[in-house]
Amino acid sequence: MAASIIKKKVVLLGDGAVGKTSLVRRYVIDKFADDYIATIGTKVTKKDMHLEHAGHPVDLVLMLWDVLGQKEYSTTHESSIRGAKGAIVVYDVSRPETADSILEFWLPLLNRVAGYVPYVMTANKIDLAADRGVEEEKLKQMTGGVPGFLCSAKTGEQVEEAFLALSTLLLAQGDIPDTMTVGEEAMGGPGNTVASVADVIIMDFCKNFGGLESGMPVIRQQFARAAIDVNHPTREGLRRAIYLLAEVERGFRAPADVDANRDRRLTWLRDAR
Ligand code: G3D
Ligand code: MG
Repeated sequence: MAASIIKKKVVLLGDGAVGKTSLVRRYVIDKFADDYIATIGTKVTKKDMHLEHAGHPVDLVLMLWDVLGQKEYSTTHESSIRGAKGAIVVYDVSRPETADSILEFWLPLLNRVAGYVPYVMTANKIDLAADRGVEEEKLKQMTGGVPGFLCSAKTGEQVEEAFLALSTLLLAQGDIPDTMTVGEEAMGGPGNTVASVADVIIMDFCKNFGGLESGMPVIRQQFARAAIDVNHPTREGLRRAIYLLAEVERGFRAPADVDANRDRRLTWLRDAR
């Protein structure tokens, strides 16, 4: 029996410079870059996981949305958080005020925009902590029962554990709309919403464009040209975007491939709910 594919959007939330981007980088490519440039917008990174759930193999695809940390960017925040099925909230143990903002700002925002979705809490930069015992106590008080991890994007400590704990919570949700049956073209099969078809098209384009890192900026640009909101795509907007993406692909693909890509995406859109 084929594994089912479950795709979930996860947001990383926390003040600027607490280590959200570093955690994603550590987890997805297991590398910590001390020279990493501060995030200039929401970045989406995909992580494929092979897990077991209720005795069945499951391919869990995490779409990790790394949101700008500055509290002023509230519009970006809301559109990035909307539709998230889970979150990793991050504070920096060397700056106690970043822990306060989790409780005062980030969790209330998450609950308001995405509803009461599962999350895990990470107390990052534990490598800088003077007293681990104190941090452990504090984290326990902060979490009030949700999974919490003292971690370090720098050393890698407890990073994988945090993501795995969230994955377990996400699988326990077991909601149907994000679940797609595996199969070559089943990704865009009937019953998907326009928003999930947009996701699939984004992945499909990026795969053709050498990955998410290089593809996402093009996506953002073309989606802007098509006048659609990535988080709330309309059928008409997405249709325009499909043609614009084909235009881009014409620059580096054989015409037959470009047409095939475009037609496949149009079919996905046609079949969307
Ligand atoms: P953000 O995405 O939450 O804004 P970043 O945070 O991931 O950009 O990290 C902000 C700074 O903290 C970076 O330093 C990064 O190297 C550092 N950092 C992240 N995680 C850790 C950690 O676990 N331990 C330590 N010691 N530092 C960490 P720079 O100097 O590059 O701005
Ligand atoms: Mg960042």
